[in-house]
Amino acid sequence: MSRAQVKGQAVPEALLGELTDSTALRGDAPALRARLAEDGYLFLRGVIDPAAVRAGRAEVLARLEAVGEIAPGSDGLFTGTSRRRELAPDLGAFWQSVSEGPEFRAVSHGKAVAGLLEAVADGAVRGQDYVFLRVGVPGRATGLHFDAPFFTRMHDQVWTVWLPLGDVSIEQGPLVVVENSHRWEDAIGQVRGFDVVRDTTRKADFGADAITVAQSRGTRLLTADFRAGDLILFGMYTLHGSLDHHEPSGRVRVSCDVRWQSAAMPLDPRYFGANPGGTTGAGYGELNGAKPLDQPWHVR
Ligand SMILES: O=C(O)CCC(=O)C(=O)O
Repeated sequence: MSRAQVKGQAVPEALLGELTDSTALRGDAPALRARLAEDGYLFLRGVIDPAAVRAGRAEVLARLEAVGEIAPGSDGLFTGTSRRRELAPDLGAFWQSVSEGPEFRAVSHGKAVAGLLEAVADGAVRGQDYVFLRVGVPGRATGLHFDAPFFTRMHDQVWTVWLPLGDVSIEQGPLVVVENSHRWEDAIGQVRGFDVVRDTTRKADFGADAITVAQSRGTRLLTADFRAGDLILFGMYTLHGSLDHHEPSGRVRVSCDVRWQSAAMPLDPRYFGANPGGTTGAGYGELNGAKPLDQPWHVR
């Protein structure tokens, strides 16, 4: 039985592959850039101190314990209920405060991640202030999409960094990359210049589920058992999403995704500053993370 699941279906073993581990290239900036161009992503283990990651995780979970979503002292067991609306009626403000916790930010924007991005960008970098912190209960998943429609309004020299806050096994629905999708000029041509806010006639979601896409394109879905401290980085034209979280323990999957760019390139004001509006301008309230844990996610 495959450990990976998409929309309730087991991913056939032939469609599943391991992300290439580029940890050994960490001190070699040209080699990292070459690997990123070749594979469309960089997966590195142990970039961040696992103790710092655990502290960031604990900070986030403590906030959710306080609104009755996580069982106290359980390290992430969903209670099945939520008092978030009652105790923190401004859901956007609540989520912004969770997303700006100092222990969490020390992980998401700390020296370890910034140093890696400097190697990739070959110079000084900026990480977006607006972050996508995600706490997923079993049953949650993110559909396949490219990130370009969200983050390339100013330019497309932008990288996404996805990292787990704690271990995220394949059963808990980690990030999945569609192998070689960064070379699909037909699909990339569709999203080049597509702005999900300005063109409301289209959706950023790729439309088909990951198993169907891998089968029809003759490719594989690449993932890993992520551990605290690992990360994956990819560009705006790499198709990705998540596997289903179908682990029976009920432990939540905690992760964040943050975009980075060269400090010399123009900044998209939606994502930078003290009170960033985010993709649509609605602030943190528009994120899946801002929803009480007993509510379903929107597609992305
Ligand atoms: O964590 C997820 O479920 C999806 C993350 C994602 O789509 C991203 O990092 O761009």
